[in-house]
Amino acid sequence: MRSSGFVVFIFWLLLQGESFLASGDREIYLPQELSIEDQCSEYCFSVVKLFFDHFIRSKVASDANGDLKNKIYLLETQLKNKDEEIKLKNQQIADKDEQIKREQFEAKINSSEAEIIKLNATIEKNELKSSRIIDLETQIKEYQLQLNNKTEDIKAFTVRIKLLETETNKSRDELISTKEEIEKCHAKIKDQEVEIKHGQDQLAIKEGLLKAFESTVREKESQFKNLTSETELLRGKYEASSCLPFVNSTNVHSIRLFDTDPFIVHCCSNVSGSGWTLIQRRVNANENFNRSWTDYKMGFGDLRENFFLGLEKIHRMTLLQPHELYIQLQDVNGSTRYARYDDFKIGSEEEAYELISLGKYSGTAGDSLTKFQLNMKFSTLDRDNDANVKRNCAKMFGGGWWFSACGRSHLNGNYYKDGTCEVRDGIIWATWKDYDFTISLTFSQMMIRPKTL
Ligand SMILES: [Ca+2]
Repeated sequence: MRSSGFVVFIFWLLLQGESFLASGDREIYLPQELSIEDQCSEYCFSVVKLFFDHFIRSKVASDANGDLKNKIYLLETQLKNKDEEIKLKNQQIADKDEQIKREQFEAKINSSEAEIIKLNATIEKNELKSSRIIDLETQIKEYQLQLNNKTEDIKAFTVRIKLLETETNKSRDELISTKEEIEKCHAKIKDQEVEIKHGQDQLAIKEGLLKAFESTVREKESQFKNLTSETELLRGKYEASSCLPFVNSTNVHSIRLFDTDPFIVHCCSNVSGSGWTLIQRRVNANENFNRSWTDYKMGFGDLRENFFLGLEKIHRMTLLQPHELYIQLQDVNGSTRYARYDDFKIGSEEEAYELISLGKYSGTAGDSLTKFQLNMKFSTLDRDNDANVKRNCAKMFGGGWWFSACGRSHLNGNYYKDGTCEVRDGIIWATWKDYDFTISLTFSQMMIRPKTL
């Protein structure tokens, strides 16, 4: 550094000296194409030249050194960059390692968890097996208990079997004895069979005689029937078969149908003309109308008060000729109404006294028969012929009637003096009372009359 400073100082002196020469009185001309050596040959000493040489060499060396330094600096910079890259790569490698380790660790954890789940499943299975084993042991104990009981039973049965064997042996002896007696009986039976055969032969002869006798009897019966029919025909001409002959009478009379004994009827001629035969009447609660099939078939009650004439008589009366039906009704307030039908007929007992025909309706009470009671069979508490598939209407409401399921009328229901009943169980004629089935009538009479026109 000191020599460099010195060189600079010398160079400065030279420059000052050049300026000094130029600024003096004498103008020195220095041609531009002269080299330093030429210039120096004029005013420099050989020593100074040495310094110049040294300075030039130093400068060259210094320039070379500067280049080197620049190269070194570039290399150092590159080296630093490479170091940075290496550090970055190392960091990345370290991160990757870390990641790989973490993934391996997670894989191990997952694997361990799977193992734990498997172990837990195995443990649960073993626990179930243990539970099952305990159950089985309990069952085995129960079976052993049952086995012991059965063994006891078997012992008891063995004793019982021995007793039965003893009894069987005794029975066998008795059986042998009985068999011997049976054989004796067989022998007796054979003897009796011979006797029976003889009796049968005799019987056959007697049966032949009997058949001949029966044939004679039938012949006589036929003759008797013919005579009876002729007698009936003759009697019919002179005996009343309805109330028609009792003109204007309202009283009881005897009538007789073609094939019946005479019987008493109540004739009515003060309601709607002459000659009606009463077949039903309700005036008070003195008679029980909740009766059996047989009672309704044969009839019951008092002809002068409450009664039902009987289905069999009504059937026979309406069988041979057309009849009118007249129904007279009265409520608790004293109001009266009527319903009239021009072709009334009921079937036989085999037909359950079905209401076969009513004909045309007329009247003031409304028609409470045609729509629901026509073509219905008669039902009583002990004979359910109605159209109600679940119940017996007669049993529900009392009395007998041509119930459907169960219909709009029922004149044989219970008698309620105050005119009010439980729904449907009184004397009902719904069309008159606007279908109020709690109104029970306090009077009714049904009467029939042969049609004369
Ligand atoms: Ca029924």
